[in-house]
Amino acid sequence: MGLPYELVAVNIGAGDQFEPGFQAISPNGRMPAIVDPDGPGGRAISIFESGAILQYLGRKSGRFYPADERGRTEVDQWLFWQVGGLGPMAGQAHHFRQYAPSLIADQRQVAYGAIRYSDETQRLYSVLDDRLEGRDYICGDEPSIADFACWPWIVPFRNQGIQIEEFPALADWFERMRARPGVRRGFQATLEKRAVTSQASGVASALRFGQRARRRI
Ligand SMILES: N[C@@H](CCC(=O)N[C@@H](CS)C(=O)NCC(=O)O)C(=O)O
Repeated sequence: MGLPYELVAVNIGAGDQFEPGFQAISPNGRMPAIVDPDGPGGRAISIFESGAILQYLGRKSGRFYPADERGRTEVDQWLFWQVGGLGPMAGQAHHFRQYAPSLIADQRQVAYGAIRYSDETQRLYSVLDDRLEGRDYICGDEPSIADFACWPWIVPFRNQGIQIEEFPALADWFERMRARPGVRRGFQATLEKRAVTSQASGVASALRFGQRARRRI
């Protein structure tokens, strides 16, 4: 979008998401979240939830988010499809396929979740593949915030048990997106941060999984 930014790593393996400073801008304790020092009325604003962040930045920059109601509503539908469908379902597929087997002694308890979320993710891939048939991007000839929301969830397709060749229009779009300089820059920047902060330990698993309400008493 051409907006200046500073990327701040949140190490969820070390529990950064529970820090009061982070929770003040992201009360759900999840990333991403942003702070725009130059928000509406010239005052700072913080925003959590990726869909809300993308809509805000699209409105602010006037890029990748059509101004006309019909175009904007089309983008919103695919943005919400990602936030409520592809993201959570692929996320659960990752959990049951990659993490659960080492967390649970009885592997039969893993199987149902792995099958359910892998199947649903595979179904969602077919929905996106149908949508991309005859289109360069999800909402037409130009990329939108819906493409930027969906693409990162396709990157780990192998870990979701997906055979990408089954979805030719989606596979073409995946490469088209990957070739974009802005996508490359953004993805590389997060990889570099991740290399510095990642922590694959039992402590990290204990922090991330089995979370329940934390009440101040
Ligand atoms: N609906 C949220 C989902 C965000 C989310 O689940 N983020 C994960 C990382 S991908 C997280 O922060 N997890 C921290 C944790 O599990 O403690 C969004 O789209 O922003």
